[in-house]
Amino acid sequence: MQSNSVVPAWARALMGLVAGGVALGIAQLVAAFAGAKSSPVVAVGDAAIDLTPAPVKDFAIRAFGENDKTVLIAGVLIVVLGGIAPLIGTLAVRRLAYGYAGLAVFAAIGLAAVLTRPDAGIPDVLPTVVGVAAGAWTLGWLVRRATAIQPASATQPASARQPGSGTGPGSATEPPSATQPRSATESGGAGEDGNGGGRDGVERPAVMLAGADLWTFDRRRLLTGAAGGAVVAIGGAVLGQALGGRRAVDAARVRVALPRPATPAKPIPAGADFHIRGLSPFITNNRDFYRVDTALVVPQVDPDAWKLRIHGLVDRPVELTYQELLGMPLTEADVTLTCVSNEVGGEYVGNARWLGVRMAEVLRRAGLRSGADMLLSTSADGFTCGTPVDVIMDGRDALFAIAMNGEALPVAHGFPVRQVVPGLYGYVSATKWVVDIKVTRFDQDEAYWTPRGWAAKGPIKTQSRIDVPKSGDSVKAGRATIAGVAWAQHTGVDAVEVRVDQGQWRQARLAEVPGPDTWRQWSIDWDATAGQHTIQVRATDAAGRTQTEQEAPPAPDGATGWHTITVNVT
Ligand SMILES: Nc1nc2c(c(=O)[nH]1)N[C@H]1C(S)=C(S)[C@@H](COP(=O)(O)O)O[C@H]1N2
Ligand SMILES: [Mo]
Repeated sequence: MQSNSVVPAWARALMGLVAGGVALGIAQLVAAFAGAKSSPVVAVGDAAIDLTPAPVKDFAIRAFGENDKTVLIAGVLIVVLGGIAPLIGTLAVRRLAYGYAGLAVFAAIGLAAVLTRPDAGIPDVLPTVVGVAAGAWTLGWLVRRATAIQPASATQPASARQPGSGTGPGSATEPPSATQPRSATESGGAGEDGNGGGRDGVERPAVMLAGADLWTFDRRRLLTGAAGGAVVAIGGAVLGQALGGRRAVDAARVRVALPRPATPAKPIPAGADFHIRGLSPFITNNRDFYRVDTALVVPQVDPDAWKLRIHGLVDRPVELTYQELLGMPLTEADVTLTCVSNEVGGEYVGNARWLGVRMAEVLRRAGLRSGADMLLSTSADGFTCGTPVDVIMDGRDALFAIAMNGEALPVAHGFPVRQVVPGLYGYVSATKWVVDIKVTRFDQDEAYWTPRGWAAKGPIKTQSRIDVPKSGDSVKAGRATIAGVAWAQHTGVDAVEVRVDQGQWRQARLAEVPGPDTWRQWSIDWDATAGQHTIQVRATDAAGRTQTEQEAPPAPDGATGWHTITVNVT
């Protein structure tokens, strides 16, 4: 058989490439779903590392540094797809069984690599097996789709095909040696390749008498099939990578053993929570905690690879690993986080118990230079925050936090490390997935939100919110409870007043708090009379400043005004 003389080299390479790509893409996807420790690509890469002589390894680490893994994976892909795939394509066109045999060798290498990993188990075999099966199916499909063979004894010309003899994956079941010829005309329409375009305007396939058989090759059908295969290959790889990364980071997060704090939080007073139905609990569950960030896809940061770099206006740049951070004295603190974009009465506020290293401690290690007034922190996904240095250094519990409410930070809330600074809105202080701190000056650097119309500095404005009843609720006439939360982080709430229908302000009862950095529950009784009523609340901080009535939108530096609700008493 001389079919390779009809099917050009590039086409054979493409078939092998797409089949190999589908095999790897599907393997990656299955690896993510099956919870396999690694995909065959990574396993082959690891095996390659083991088999590489030490001097070459050292060279690679020096030459590629942190990117050595990436380079290695790219190398595996280039060798596999660039070298082996064209061979498989060529074999497959010669005889499909040869192509399958080629893929089997490919599978054997992958399985050998996977199974010789120290912690290999049965689930680790699945990605390679399923991936290679998908690759084999793709290979057969592409070969059948793009080529046809007709014994020289057949009387029909190649272009006179049987209608409906298989145009898609579902119907292509015959091997390429089937006597039913298929050709470009099946896919309909004239292509740009002009293969023997006839008088009737119908595209003709390339036809060649090869040995005793008549072979046809259809470039158009190959290209459309290959494009479909490429979508599957890339889609599988990207999705598998994303899911696999998530799994790996989730697993790493679960493994984190939280050290005990050197400085535990003050105990939460028994009277911190009124336990009123509908009132925000003193501590917000991680599950219920609001989330605000610019990340379309939550960054998956491997704690073992994580580093925090502190540089800029410092005497000694510092680099900390996660383990080093966990080894430093830890402080535990209850702090209420608030978003600058929270509307009056809004939901972007929550209170949690954080565990972390004091930022001031880390900065003292680095040695702040005079003139430095801003910490420009950067997250793994490139978000930046500008935090005033004096706030960090003034003794408050500004933390590089590793835990939230007794567990390692949830991934969406910044795992492995985020900042928490009592008294500052999140957009200027609470960098999640933080990886870099540049000590700098406000007149030299700008953080993410500043050129987007938000103030460079964002101290939290004193606010209060009515949680019960909710605006628009129907309330039964008689004794009712009005309750909510108020916050003035790092100053503390000293008073909350409530008024109904613009009447006299009345003092609400205040819950206890462990310190000035958390919100404070309040409640007040109300003799509700039938009709429509307006309820308003205002807080006064520990410095004696009462919330302004003046309404302002969130931009540029936080909303103001009194939370006002309307209820219907019946
Ligand atoms: N990396 C990163 N960190 C970020 C943000 C962000 O967009 N990216 N948003 C900030 C803002 S505006 C707020 S209010 C807090 C919210 O933290 P949370 O999602 O844990 O509640 O995170 C801050 N940290
Ligand atoms: Mo925010």
